[in-house]
Amino acid sequence: MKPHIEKLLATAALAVVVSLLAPGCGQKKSASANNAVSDAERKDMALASFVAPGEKDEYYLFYSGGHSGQIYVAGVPSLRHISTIPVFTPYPGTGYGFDEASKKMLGDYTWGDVHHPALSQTDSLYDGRWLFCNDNANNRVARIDLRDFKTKQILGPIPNASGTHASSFVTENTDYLFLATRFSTPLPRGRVADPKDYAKEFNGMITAVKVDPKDGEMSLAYQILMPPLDFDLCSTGKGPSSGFAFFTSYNTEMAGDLLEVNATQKDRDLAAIVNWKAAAEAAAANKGTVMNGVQVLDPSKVPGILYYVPVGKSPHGMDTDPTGQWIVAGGKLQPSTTVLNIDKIKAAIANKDFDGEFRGVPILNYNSVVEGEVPVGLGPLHTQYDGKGNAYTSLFVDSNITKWKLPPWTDAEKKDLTSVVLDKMPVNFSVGHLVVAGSDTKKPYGKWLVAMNKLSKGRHVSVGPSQPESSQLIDISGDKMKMVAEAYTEPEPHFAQIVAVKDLKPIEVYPKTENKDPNAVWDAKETGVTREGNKVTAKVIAVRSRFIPDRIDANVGDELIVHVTNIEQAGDMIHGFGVNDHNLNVVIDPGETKTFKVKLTKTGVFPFYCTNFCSALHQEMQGYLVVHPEGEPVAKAD
Ligand SMILES: [Cu+2]
Repeated sequence: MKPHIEKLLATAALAVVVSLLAPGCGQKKSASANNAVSDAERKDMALASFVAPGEKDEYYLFYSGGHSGQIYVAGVPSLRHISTIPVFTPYPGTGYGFDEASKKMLGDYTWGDVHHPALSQTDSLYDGRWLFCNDNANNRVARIDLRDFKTKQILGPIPNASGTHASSFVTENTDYLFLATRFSTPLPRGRVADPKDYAKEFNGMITAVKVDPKDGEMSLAYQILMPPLDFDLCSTGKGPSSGFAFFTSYNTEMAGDLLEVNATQKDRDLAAIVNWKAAAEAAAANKGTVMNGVQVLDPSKVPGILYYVPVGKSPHGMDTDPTGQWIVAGGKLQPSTTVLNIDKIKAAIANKDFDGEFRGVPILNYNSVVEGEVPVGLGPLHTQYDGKGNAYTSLFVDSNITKWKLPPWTDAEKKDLTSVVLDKMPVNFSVGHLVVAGSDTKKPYGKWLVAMNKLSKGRHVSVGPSQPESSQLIDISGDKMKMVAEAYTEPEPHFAQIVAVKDLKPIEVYPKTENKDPNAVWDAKETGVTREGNKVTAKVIAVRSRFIPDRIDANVGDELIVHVTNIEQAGDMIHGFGVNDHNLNVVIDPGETKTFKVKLTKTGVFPFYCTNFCSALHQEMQGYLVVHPEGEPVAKAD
């Protein structure tokens, strides 16, 4: 990494010098480190990204929040942060992780590492139902319901898998989503082996998770036992590549230590091509062995489910184009992307056009399946598509986005693939992922590209050493890319999805008729506090601007269970329930019932109050939890 950083610093310093030396001519000095922005350009940029007060964005941008464990929602083109969806980390802003249902989902974990959000698809188009995302740290995957933008399920920890980085990626009709491991361990997990014996004793895993088409409920389908390669990213097929999933990996060397050196020795690494339909059939026919309750297929014993293909050194992204014909791997340690042709892959499989094998699995002949290596620049990571035959690759080392033309190429172009490189746009700095609106569908919206840069060095007012990440909005509607806007986000976006606002239909209140919580109360007469042994149950209504009842009495040592129903049916009438000195805050949306439990360990009178501003008399919306000494008779609540 060090040489990268040094190069980056040098590039940044040079860019600053260049911008300082740029001619004045009445122009304001550049806000960008790369180029001066004239007043005319400044106006163009502002008009392109400006969303006036009262107007709305055209697209949602769902960012992964990396090790913050959350998903962030921003608008495009404004890049304004709109909302945070808590997924793997408690979030008092929405009371997530405080009520019983969300606490149960989180289990004992208080963080996750969200890398790749994936919108559900039907017929290779976003269907607006769910957003899935992975937790690389704790081997989990979550489902967010886009009807209410809430996390509804966390599946995992997935057995036999460590560091599910290459996830979540859905198949063309969301039958499955795939997770592949970045880390390998001795299996079954819990077994100890020496990392010196890494190649022999360690294994990775590809996991297929089944998604129920009715309600999105995820369950483990099957796994494929993999050699100890570090699987990085995945892309699923569509059209001609329907039924396949493609995974990049690094560490073909199978090094168990000092990966910086030992995992970068070979000129090419192996990408895995999974025929997931064949694998599903093999699993259904019990052709694997059961490990920790999951059917695990050994691809050396089940031919036809897995193939390898060599791609550019230390690849990162793996992206299928909107037609399903071209699959592009970004080899971050070589200056080109590798373009695979699915027709040639299928022919090579049919003709057994193999170049040896790796652990009993055929390696497809490189020259037979590769359409070309496009010289995009240094450090290609990810590729996205606009649906008009163009690809956009992020260059980590060069800190730019390269636009290039997808095949089919003319003979002249094939002879010199520099001719298919159409444009380059510098970004600031070290772009990792990028996203084009709708890129992974068969009909991208195009128009906008967001570059998710890894280092924001000096792009914003100083906020001390803990700096945000930088994201830049680029207009890709013309021949040349145009930089339009820049914004910042919490750590740390890895990937994102952009979907048109018109394609989602979120609700604004939970309809009363849909509230099936047996502890919901809608009438003041049904509220109250009851005791059963040491268990005290309160059924409470929250409504502008009071709690009914506004007094709860119990004794120290009791377990207090509170069910709060927000009986509002008006949008944005959200109430909170924060209990003084009890580390407790739930937030209840209109029409929702939430339950929290607390063991009462200290006597006293503890105010509770509405934490989410709700009306002019919000400040008056409060009550008391009276915790009496043990054995003292308890007053009856009003
Ligand atoms: Cu309130």
